[in-house]
Amino acid sequence: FFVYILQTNIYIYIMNLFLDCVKGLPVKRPPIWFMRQAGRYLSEYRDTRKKAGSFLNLCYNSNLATEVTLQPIDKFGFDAAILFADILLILDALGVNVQFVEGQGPLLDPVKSKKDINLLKTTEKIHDKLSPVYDTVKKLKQHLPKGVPLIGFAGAPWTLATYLINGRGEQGSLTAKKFIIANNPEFEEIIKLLTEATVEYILMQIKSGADVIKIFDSWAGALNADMVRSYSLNPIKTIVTEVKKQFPEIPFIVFPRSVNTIYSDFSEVKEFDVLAVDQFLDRKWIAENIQPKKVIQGNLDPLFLTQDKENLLSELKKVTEDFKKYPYVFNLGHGITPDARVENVTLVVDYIKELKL
Ligand code: 1CP
Repeated sequence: FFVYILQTNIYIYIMNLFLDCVKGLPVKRPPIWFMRQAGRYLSEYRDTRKKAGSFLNLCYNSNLATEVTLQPIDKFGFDAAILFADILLILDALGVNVQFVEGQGPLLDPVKSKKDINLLKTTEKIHDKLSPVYDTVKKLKQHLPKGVPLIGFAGAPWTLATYLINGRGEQGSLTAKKFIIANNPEFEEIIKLLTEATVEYILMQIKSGADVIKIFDSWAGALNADMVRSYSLNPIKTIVTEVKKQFPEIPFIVFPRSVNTIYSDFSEVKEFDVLAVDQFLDRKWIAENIQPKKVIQGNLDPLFLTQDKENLLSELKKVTEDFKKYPYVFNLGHGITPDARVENVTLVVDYIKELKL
């Protein structure tokens, strides 16, 4: 009977490949989705974005945000959808002026003095601005195909702080890192405030219907090891613990990008369900040190999606071979790039769907 249900569609009604996998249950093959699976590499996305007028309009228009979230699901058949939004929306909701400048990326009014911090909105006020995001979650729950769970997400306090303190993305996050070293009490205050606001934000996404939550700490790798523990791991642990007090069954995927061997410390945290791993970490080390303790997600280098089919296939074989001893979620080591080839995405999805664990 068990074999029968695995081979039929009944499978998706009584079990769910992605949800089972993130909860650490055995699965017949790795589930697959891609970071930034809705994005500029898709002509459908570019068309909808044009209709929206700007990136922020797209994020705050729940009908259009629903549409772009569904595009990669319909086109490729990914096993999970990720809410279309951006990690910086919460800063906008806190009253920081956030803009996305064509060709430049995000631009914000920096917040670093006591006076700037005092001007921010209180945590309860963020929902005014973020309500369209919750509407997107609700609409997605109505429109997603059966069996495709929805991932909600938030930026980790450290990554958000790098944008807040510097006013834009910065190689090495040096401005924010100097702020830590100078021992500014404002830094601790910023992290505390972002931690509290993020708990509120995630709780509302879950109440609106998100099945799984992912926390992106994209710039964690800029921190030295002891700083990673204090300002990446600890605030994320606080957030997950607080949310799980109300929703113990919601799984969390944590992505402390490029933290090297400190992934070991993350793998010790019982509140984290899945660790997303970047493309720089040695897969043999992951298989030996992380996989026995945590379900992992990653780490195909997104660059291979821009290259020939043969090179992509040989890398794909390596990733799936190296990780095969334990259940894992197939994904990229970082977001898909605008120059990824659509036919390569199809190839990867089809390849993974044929795999057996
Ligand atoms: O012009 C456009 O259309 C903007 C491109 C774009 C897109 C498609 C941006 C601008 N954000 C997004 C969507 C987005 N961002 C999602 C949607 C869901 C999906 O995965 O399909 C998610 C989860 C994010 C998260 C995000 N935004 C992160 C964390 C993940 C990562 O890539 O490291 C970060 C750091 C951001 C900030 C951001 N948003 C956009 C830009 C250009 C940037 C700056 C990146 C930088 O500073 O280098």
